[in-house]
Amino acid sequence: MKKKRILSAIVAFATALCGVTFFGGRGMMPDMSLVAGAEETSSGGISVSQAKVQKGGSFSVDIDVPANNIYIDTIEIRLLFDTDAFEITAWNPGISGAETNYSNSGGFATIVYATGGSGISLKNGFKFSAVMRAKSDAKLGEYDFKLSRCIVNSYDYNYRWNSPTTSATVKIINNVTTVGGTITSNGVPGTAVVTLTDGSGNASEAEVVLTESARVIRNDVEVILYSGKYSFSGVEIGDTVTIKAELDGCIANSEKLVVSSTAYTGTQSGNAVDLSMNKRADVDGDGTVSAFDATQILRYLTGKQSVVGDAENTAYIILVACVTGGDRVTVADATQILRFLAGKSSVFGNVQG
Ligand SMILES: [Ca+2]
Repeated sequence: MKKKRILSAIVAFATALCGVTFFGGRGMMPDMSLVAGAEETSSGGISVSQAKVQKGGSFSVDIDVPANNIYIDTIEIRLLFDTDAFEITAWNPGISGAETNYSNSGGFATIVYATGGSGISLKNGFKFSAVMRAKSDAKLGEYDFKLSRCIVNSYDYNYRWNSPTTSATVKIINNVTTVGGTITSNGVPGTAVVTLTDGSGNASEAEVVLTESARVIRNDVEVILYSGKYSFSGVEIGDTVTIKAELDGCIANSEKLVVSSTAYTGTQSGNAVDLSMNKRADVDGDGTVSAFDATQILRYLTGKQSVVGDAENTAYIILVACVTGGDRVTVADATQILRFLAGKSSVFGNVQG
């Protein structure tokens, strides 16, 4: 009974204080940041400066306490990390007088600050940063940094900050290298778009201007080859990536590559993916669509020697041959080309280019 009476008295006193502070007859709206029990949970929190890091690489784990027009009395932060994978190289909480500590064997970093009532302004907020290094012998994979303790409040608890996030993830990846190659079109100038998609589905794009690089004779027809080089840096060694080239007027081509440690330099074959592109139906790559292309499709379908089956990249040339759509070449593809060349109605007339 005695305990309950004391509690009632405190509630009554606090109510009286609120009445005086907020509704003291000045006709002003109360400052909401000073309302008893106010909590900030909508901003700030724990984050990492980058989602991926190579072995031996550095990054920071940041804890942002958002700005507020108030004085706070207590800060207690405890950050946990995996000692098999990381070590702290700098921990700079940035508050003079604060008690800070970290341990690379214990896997923690802490800050404790208590003013005992005099308070410290939160008007600029605080950013506590731990500079971390991924160990050279760390296992590849994802790791969480955890905010296991996070207390930020004013002396009277009228203000408390609760971090909206309590963990942040970093992925330790293999070292990275450069992948590149040459894009060539058979008879079509322009700017190709090359896309590299990594094993996780993340895509990077590069534009390659194709300029005349050679003139060759194919089946008695001279074709101008247009080409240009591309390269992508920061590609993870060991990953399986897909390189895709697209160019207006040509059928897109793509190829997979298991990335080795040999960086592409523009001249050698290591980590190089060269892609060639043809106009639709131009199966022999002479830059024009002729009866020769149609007969090569028919020869391929009847099992005779054909540039379609002999092509270095038959799967791509079959795509080029599929003028009626899909990815399986049929007699209709050849006949639609021949109809088009004879001036008759043909689906090729609609899909050409
Ligand atoms: Ca041709």
